[in-house]
Amino acid sequence: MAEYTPSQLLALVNGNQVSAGDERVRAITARIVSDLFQTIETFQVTPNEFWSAMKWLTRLGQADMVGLVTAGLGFDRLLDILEEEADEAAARAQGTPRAIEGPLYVAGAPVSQREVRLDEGNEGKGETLVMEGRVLGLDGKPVPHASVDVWHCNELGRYSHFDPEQPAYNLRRRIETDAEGNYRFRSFLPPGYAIPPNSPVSDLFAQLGRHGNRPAHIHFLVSGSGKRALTTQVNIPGDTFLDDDFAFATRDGLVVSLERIERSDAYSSLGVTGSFTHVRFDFVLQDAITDSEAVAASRYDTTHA
Ligand code: MBD
Ligand code: FE
Repeated sequence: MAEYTPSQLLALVNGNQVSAGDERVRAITARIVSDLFQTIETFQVTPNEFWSAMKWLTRLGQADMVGLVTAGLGFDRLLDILEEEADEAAARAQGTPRAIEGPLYVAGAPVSQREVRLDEGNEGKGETLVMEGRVLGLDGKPVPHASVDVWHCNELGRYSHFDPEQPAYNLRRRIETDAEGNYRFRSFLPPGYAIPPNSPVSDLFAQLGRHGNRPAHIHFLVSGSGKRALTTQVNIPGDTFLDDDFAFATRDGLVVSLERIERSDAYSSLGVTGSFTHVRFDFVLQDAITDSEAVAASRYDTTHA
């Protein structure tokens, strides 16, 4: 009566119900459980192996590093690829390409009008960078008073909030563009990122024989009235990991050009005196076709039903 073969057990797990539940959650759970049963049988996974994997999952959650594993195993990029396929099918795959948010965004960064020193409190670190441009619609018209939420890692490759050594919102700011869609900021050229050593994530990647490096990049969440919010990143050229990103997030069209400027008076409001690296980059936003598309939402604060 309660003696089961694996397939009888699977049928019970996926079929026993006292209420209707949610059809979609049921179907997806059934598939995942079925695939895992099969994996365990095919590879003759031992109890020790299974329970050490569960301990690893527990540690992963406790370390708040789930998002690093999803990125490293390609899920974040997969979701972007699929969204873009949907865009193509709907003839709306245009504008600046999206790139993954990653797990290190923090909402609520301080807001400035038109320009900001993103590197406030980090003076003297790294090569001075001035990045500027406009937020535009597909028609080439500026998006007035758009929001450019920008974040990058510190000179050690670590992100504030996740790194207890840094002040709140270090290297995180929001810029409201002027009426012509202009934004600009001063910072420094960030280094690449590496997954933390001695962590559940580095343990997995060591066993997979994979590295955990990302090339140097700067994150953006750009939004404006009537436009589809865009989550993207730009890459700094010349990085050895540009074509070998552990998160598979780099894209054509998002590698910026660096211009060396020896002297300019145009950036005195940002305190720029000597030579610096200059980047010009315009963000081109699609039109939003629903109100929710226009909301600058992080993947973490999307409330689900
Ligand atoms: C990062 O800095 C990042 O941007 C992503 C996507 C994953 C891990 C670290
Ligand atoms: Fe990052």
